[in-house]
Amino acid sequence: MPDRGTGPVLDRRLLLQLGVAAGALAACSRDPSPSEPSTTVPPWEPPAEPMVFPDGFVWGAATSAFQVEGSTTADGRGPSIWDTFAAEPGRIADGATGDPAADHYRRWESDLDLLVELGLPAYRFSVAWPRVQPTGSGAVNQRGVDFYRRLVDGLLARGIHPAITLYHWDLPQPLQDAGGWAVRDTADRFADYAGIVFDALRDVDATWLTINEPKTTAYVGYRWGAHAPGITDEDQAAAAVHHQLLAHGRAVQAFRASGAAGGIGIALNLLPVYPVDRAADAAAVRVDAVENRLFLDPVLLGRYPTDAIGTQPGQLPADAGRFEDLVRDGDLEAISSPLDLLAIQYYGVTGVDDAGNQVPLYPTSLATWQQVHPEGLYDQLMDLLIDYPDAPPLVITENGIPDPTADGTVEDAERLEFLRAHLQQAARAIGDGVRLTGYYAWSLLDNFEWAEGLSQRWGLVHVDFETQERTPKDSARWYSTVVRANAVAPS
Ligand code: IFM
Repeated sequence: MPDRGTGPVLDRRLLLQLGVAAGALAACSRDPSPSEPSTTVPPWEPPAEPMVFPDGFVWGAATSAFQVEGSTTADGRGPSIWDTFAAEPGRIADGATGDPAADHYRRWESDLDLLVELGLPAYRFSVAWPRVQPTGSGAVNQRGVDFYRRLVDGLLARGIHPAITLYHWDLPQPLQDAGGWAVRDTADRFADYAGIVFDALRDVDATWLTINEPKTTAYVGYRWGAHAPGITDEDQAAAAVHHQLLAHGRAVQAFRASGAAGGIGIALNLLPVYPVDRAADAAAVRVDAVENRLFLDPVLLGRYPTDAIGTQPGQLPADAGRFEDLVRDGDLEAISSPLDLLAIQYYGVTGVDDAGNQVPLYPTSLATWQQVHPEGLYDQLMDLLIDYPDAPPLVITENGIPDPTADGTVEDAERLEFLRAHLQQAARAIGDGVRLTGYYAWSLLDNFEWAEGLSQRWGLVHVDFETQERTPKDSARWYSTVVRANAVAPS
């Protein structure tokens, strides 16, 4: 068990139940003790010397297909739910669509050269399902497969490790027409698709990720309707949780059966939850279940938490009985298939009030959902170590911040300091026993930021969307020095 200072080691649930309120947490580093829950200790300070990462630590940057590729009708690609959604008036803040985005489908070679220029040893990208299977089932579109083969070969030729996400939200539209993630069949279709990609790239020693952020798809896509497919139905959201996790499990089974090289995991966006006061403790436990344990427990422990779904403050207000009925014999065994890594995506934290509402405790970025709190990353990593001691090694597959304005800049001091502070917390957690083996900044390029269109720029590299010219920002140059040194300096 890690040493958290003088107090006993507690897991998040117990912490929350003990009523360690956010006021204390916000003001001090988390070293709670049941007898002295409000003890304040000074905020953690980085050491004066650079914090060195372990040998072999994997450094990279990430993108996803729909956000960067463009060319949405090229070479036999079928329509995805995001093509449909973006075409609907009012869905995307600035009216942008996925074409041309960052035109990566045509500029991939020079983008890989950019990775070399920045000295990044790894690149995370996603495969667009509608390029590989234009209708989501049946016939394979070889031209789509060939694109990813060229991309992977291009990476390998440059000595760059591929981290390949199979699903980053671009569901083939015909599968949505048949019910999308709210229906079980989509999980089977995904397993078939995954098998096609494993077979095509079976020789590649890649890091494979099954599903990117199933939580975002379920809640933002099916509960709040702000993402594709634009549904507002809690029961469908709950069903989308289970069917995506089942799809993940089936894909892991297909991966093992294929004999493909490399390792496999799932990319979960996790959210440390802090009650704003003692009255909010119980609601915060439930929000933790909805945000984190509803995904971590089935994947790592083979069971769903009992407190995530229901009508109490903070719960996902779906029908718990209907959800249970979706879970068939063998599902949880598949979902908890052993993994080679757990990919986590960290953007910030949330406060919770007694009504279960998520409320601000920390400053937000231009993305108003993002409460920036680097120490939350340390808390999250330590919580995983404590709550899931048998979890596989961790990789941070996304972490980043948008530029403060839609115009963008190459002088991105905020991003540089954000990355520095988070890398320090990552190094701190490694020092305290967390098995963290890699880090991918989000994102390599400014790109199509979903419902925000091109108005939120998350890239290390500025993209002029008129000319498609790429210009590394200050943070990209700084990140290069971190990667080359395998260490993060205090300032
Ligand atoms: O751009 C997204 C990404 O696609 C998934 N994780 C969060 C990022 C920032 O919103």
